[in-house]
Amino acid sequence: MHCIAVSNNYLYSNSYIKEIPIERLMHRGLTHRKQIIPIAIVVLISTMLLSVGFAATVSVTAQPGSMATLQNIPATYAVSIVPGAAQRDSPYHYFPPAIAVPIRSTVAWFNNDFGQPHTVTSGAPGGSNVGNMFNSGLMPATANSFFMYTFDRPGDFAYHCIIHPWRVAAVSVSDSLERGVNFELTSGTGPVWNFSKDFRTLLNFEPRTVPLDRTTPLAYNITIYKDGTDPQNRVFSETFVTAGEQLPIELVRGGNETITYGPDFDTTGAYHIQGPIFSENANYTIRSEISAIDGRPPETPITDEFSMQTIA
Ligand SMILES: [Cu+2]
Repeated sequence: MHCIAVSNNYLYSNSYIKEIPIERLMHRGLTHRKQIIPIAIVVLISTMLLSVGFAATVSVTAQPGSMATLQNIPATYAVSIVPGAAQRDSPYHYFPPAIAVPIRSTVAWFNNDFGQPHTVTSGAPGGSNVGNMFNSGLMPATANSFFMYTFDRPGDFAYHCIIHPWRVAAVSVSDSLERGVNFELTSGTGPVWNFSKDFRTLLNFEPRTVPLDRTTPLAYNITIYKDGTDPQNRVFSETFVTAGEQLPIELVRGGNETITYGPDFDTTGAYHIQGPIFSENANYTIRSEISAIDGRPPETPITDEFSMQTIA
């Protein structure tokens, strides 16, 4: 236990924090820098992925919320039980401490606090319904210790750690669905993202006209416009490649620069776009396009635009 504390002190040392914003640090379990992926690199890697068909681990990011080896698990989103979580002065126990996800999202919690068992237990501490919805039991503090739960109904769900009950976190689940011609968009907040309630929201783009076989590489172009769709209103554009999967992307407020990181697992799970582009009281247009299927452009454009309003 003492060793763990020493190790945490190192991880939380000022120099480390200065280099890596704590928000970015936590989500990845403190092991690796989340990587900013310039478009050129994404295109390059997309090309590599498309040409090798995912034969190798070409992921440019580290694993999510886990200090263990990269892996794919059938989950959408990773939450980390951070190193030092057992300590009362730890800035977080779970990170992110509050998320907003679409219904049917599967959240995976990783115990990255090596040497310390923790739990992921539904309900508020001392409540009558503790553990009724989900309960991980003791999560051993060993590599790749994780617990998964799929949220199949909307609502705001608190959970906590039985061993450290002073830390409560929450998952907000929305059944919002918008149906475009080519995509269905589900999200954690619906078309209005209220910053006073949610710091982040997970969007999920599911193609309606392209079958998902979990193998064929699909390149998604995601472009975000703010307060208008003229070229000068474009605030974000990037390509994401999945292995025949839908595309979950989380929008996160904050930071001085817009960064992209993910996916949460080796080649699957949520990507994240974080930045100052998400400002108070704005109207966003999010364009999703499948620009390549197995490396080839589709015969007809596969694209939809969705609106999102942010309010403070
Ligand atoms: Cu705990």
